[in-house]
This record gives sequence, structure tokens and C-alpha cells, in this order.
Amino acid sequence: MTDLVVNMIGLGLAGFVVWWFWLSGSKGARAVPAASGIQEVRVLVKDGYTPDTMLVEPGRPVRLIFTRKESAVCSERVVFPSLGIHRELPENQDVIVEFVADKPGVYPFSCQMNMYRGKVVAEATVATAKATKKATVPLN
Ligand SMILES: [Cu+2]
Repeated sequence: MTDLVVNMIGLGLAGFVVWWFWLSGSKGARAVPAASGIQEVRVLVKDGYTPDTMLVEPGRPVRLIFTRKESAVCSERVVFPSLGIHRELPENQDVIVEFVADKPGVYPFSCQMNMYRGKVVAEATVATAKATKKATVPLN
């Protein structure tokens, strides 16, 4: 039973590493910590969100700067349901959304009609994941 659980954890971590590398491709963006320690990502709002996936470290402040470059009614608001955040996005203006992703997990956001979608993924770095995996292997 213990072996099974440990194997599951190992598989999960391997999957996580693969997934992380996949996400770090063209669409995902890892937030770059500013000098202040805030993890900042600029998001273009036009035919969707670019990037639409942001990777952040859990427990540290996140700042998303949305710039809407279209007049489509669709994107006039951005909503983070799990964080209770609703913001107007006037055209050609930077709108800052700040929060702390205090727990690892996925924090989705969307336009008010849920047509444009994106997500903030709060996860430890690959280095952390590898260290955890290493520590897990001898138990197999
Ligand atoms: Cu919409």
C-alpha cells in the first residue's frame, strides 16, 4: 500500500516535470520576479490572453498587467472567480491585478462571459520538484 502511494507520488512528480516543460513553451510564461520580489507578467488582451498561462511560485505576490488592445465587448472585464477579483479593462490602458497565490494550484481567469480563458499556475520550481523526487526515490 505504501509502495503504491510512493509510486503514485513519483509518477505524479515525473508528470509534473514534463508538464512544466510543456507549459514553459510558447504559450506559458514564468513570472519574472521584479526587484521588489513581486512576480510580474504582462498580458496582452486581444483575441484572448497572451500569454494565457503564467507560472508563479506559491506564497509570493503576483502582479498581472493587462493591456487590452481591442474594442470587442467580450474582453471588457477580467474575472478571477477563485480570488473574487473583477476588473474593468479599458482599451489601451494598463490594468494591474495583484494577489498572492498562497496555495499551490490553478487560479483561472476569464472574460465576463468565460470565452477568453487563462490561468495562473502556482507551483514550486522544477528544481524544487526534482529535489522532492530524489528524496522520494529511495523509498521505492
Ligand atoms: Cu467574453
